[in-house]
Amino acid sequence: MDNTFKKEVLEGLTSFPKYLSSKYIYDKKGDKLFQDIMAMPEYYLTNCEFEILKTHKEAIANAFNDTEKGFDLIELGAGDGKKTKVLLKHLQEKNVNYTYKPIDISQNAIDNLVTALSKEIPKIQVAGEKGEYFEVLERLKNFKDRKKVIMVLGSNIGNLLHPKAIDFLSKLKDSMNENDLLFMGFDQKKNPQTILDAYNDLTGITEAFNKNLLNRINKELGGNFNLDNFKHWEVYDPETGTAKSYLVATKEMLVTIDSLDITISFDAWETIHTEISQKYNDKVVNWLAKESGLHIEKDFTDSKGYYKNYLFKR
Ligand code: AVI
Repeated sequence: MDNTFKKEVLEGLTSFPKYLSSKYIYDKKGDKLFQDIMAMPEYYLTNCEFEILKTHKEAIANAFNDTEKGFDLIELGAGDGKKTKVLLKHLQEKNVNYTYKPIDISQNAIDNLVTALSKEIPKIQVAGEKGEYFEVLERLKNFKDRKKVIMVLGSNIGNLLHPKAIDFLSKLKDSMNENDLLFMGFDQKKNPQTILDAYNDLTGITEAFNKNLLNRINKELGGNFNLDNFKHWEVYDPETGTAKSYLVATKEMLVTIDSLDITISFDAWETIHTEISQKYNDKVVNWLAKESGLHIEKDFTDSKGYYKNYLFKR
């Protein structure tokens, strides 16, 4: 049993107001639901980033490949590599000297990706690294003879509050040498309705994704949450650019969690805050970069200006 999960569930559900961390949504079922979210028409983020990589692949590849020695392209959280493949294929066609290094905590995920890539792009040089992001980056930091390009797609940084995002960027900066690059996706502020629709689909996929937190507590910690007694609720504040997800109790109830030896009481309409999905603009990204010891070199956007990928240097 993962003790951090236990500890954080206890902390979050005994606080006022109640909260749970979205990082615990992702077990096998949560991963699958996130794949389904990425395929929904309302969840524009995936298509926008895909469009950016497709449209600007030449310029992105040129920015990566400005040294004779070639570079290592290190991707944190590669998933099935669907978006990355556009770039990898282009680099291959241009005979660029690079090695693709996807990093994941799961050896299985890496093996699957490496096998798929070797079939689709036969001459690709790929070397997956198993481990926690920062443990692997620490290891790679010592390879000073080759340029590193660190890539984080999917606006994953948006799930962190600004101080945590600065921590994350600062750690990435610490693992970079002078000529290394960081290539990262940031979902942008836009019509608030478009954002709400992306996190509140009528088919209920996002609701099931959010409720997977309760599902995991039931399965792994012996909880007895009745998922039907909770409603997925999304709010977006256009001033701060923060989208927030909640699970709202639709009636007064008691929930027991055996392995924590507790009973939690819910008032009717009481909330559990589960996730933030931050939206950005250039000013905020500039500020985050500055606070982390980085600066923006270039940025690339889609035709609607919904999403941006920034290239940072230290
Ligand atoms: C993984 N992360 C960037 C997604 C997001 O957009 O915040 C997770 C997600 N939550 C609801 N839909 C998608």
